[in-house]
Amino acid sequence: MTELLTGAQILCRTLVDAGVEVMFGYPGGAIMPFYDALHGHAALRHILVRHEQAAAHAADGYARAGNRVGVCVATSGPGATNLVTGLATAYMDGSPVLAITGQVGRPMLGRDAFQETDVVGVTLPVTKHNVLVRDVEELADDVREAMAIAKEGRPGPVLVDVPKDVQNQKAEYKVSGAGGQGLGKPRHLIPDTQDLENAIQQTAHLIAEAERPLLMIGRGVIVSGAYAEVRELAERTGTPVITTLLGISAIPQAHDLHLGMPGMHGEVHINKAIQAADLIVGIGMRFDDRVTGNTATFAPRAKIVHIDVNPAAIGLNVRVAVGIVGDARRVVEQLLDVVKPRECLRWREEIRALMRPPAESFAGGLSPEVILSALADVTGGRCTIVSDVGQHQMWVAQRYPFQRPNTHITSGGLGAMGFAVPAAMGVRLARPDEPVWAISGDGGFQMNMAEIATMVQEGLEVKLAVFNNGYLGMVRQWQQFFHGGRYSNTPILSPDYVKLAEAYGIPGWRVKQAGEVTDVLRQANAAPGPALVELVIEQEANVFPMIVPGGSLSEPLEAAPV
Ligand SMILES: Cc1ncc(C[n+]2csc(CCOP(=O)(O)OP(=O)(O)O)c2C)c(N)n1
Repeated sequence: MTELLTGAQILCRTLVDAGVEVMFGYPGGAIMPFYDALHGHAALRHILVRHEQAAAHAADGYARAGNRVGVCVATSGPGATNLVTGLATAYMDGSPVLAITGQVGRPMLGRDAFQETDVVGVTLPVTKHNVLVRDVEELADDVREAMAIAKEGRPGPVLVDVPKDVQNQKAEYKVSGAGGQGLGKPRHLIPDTQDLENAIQQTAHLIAEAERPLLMIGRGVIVSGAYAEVRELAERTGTPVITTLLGISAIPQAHDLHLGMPGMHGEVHINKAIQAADLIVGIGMRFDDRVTGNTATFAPRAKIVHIDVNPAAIGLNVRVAVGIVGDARRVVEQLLDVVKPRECLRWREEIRALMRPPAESFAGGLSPEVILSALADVTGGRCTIVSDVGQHQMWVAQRYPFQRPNTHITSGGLGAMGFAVPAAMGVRLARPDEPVWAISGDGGFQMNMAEIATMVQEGLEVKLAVFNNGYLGMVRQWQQFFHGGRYSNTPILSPDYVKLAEAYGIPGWRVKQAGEVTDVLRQANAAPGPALVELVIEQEANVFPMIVPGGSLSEPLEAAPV
């Protein structure tokens, strides 16, 4: 006799069979059958967050750090809508997240039932794929298909909305149904092999001929694990490497050929190199406006080769001479078969001559430079940093000496404040053996600081650093530069963070002097369990250099405009 399972049990079995071990979520009426099936389910660990946004960010952090699908769960209506920011974040940064949402029972659909929201409609633009499960017979395949789509091509979030009565319906569990056939096949256009060979040959030729070539690498290199191949390409051709915000840590910061981050807060010599380059090979990145500034003036002398797994990204923002659709690792491997060794010594010398000591955000005191170099000493570069959004995010990107692949995680595309604290929980679960630091500003930290309770309840050892400048710093900086210094609604009060830590039962420190920072960071790093360090920095410190929004990379601001 075949065993019949409820939809909720089928959901659990499907997740376990797909290799899911951890999920982040929050229960409620329409998802109760699933939570009931989860009760005592040894193979599935559920982390109860304090807000569904945190569940989505934590699943995203888990996905990015663990290179696997991260799962979040919410009830219908407000639970599901609270996931939206996290899904949009994962969508913009190409992170494979599966959201499972409860929905009102099928007979109630469309009747404005209690906690009914058309979540498939709401999340349509921020998911790669979403589906309302119509029948329990389709449930397992709907989940499998969604997970396959989340991973294929450019990864991204997917959502499966499960009506409550479907969770209660009974059916036979089939290990892999008809709908499972052929899953995982990329749906995007695969270029003709002949075209690909031509494009590879053309690119190799352009690299051989260029006098001022640059590699510009993004998160696609991290997703495809193309570290060794990209490094080999750079070393064999002597080509300097620029890492976008999301590409940071794809090559060691200190590598001889690594220049740093381009764009709005890129160092002056990096942006000047872009403006002087005659060839830019973009790999696994998308020429986002924070990278290009005004596209009309971006890299005016350069031919652009764009390699990306997402065909829609090619030619979207900049004109390309050669576009190659494909996985970064595979394409670079093919390039390595044909590129000729060279050194580019004159070009590298030219860039070196443009270099100046990095701009100080402010002199003396507890500066971001002092903090980040202390953190580098304390962690020996062996930690993952999850940064939030704002000035501190740029300081981390500019200053921390990332050595190992995929150790810098941040919300780049959406720029979602509140990301760091919950995402760091997911990172820690994916990397239980290494220190994980969440670095936030006093604004973003206050958005999701309730997750400290989750960390304590679940024993998640996340170290929290709060850069406290008493302002929504990045917005204040724009107000100072471009809005006549009118600080409209950017001064922000904080609680006493040391007392807050105490209230949650974790150690907390407040650091005001540069001389104290190393010792405190060392203690926090060594403390068992979560720990919080408040770093009181200069209130009006600015991030330099800066390209005026929509401005040209050729015109950096290196001091506040008068
Ligand atoms: C959810 C969200 N709301 C608003 C913004 C706009 N924003 C970008 S940076 C910033 C200020 C961040 O302040 P804080 O967290 O204190 O960090 P700081 O810039 O001071 O380092 C704001 C409000 C955003 N990116 N995300």
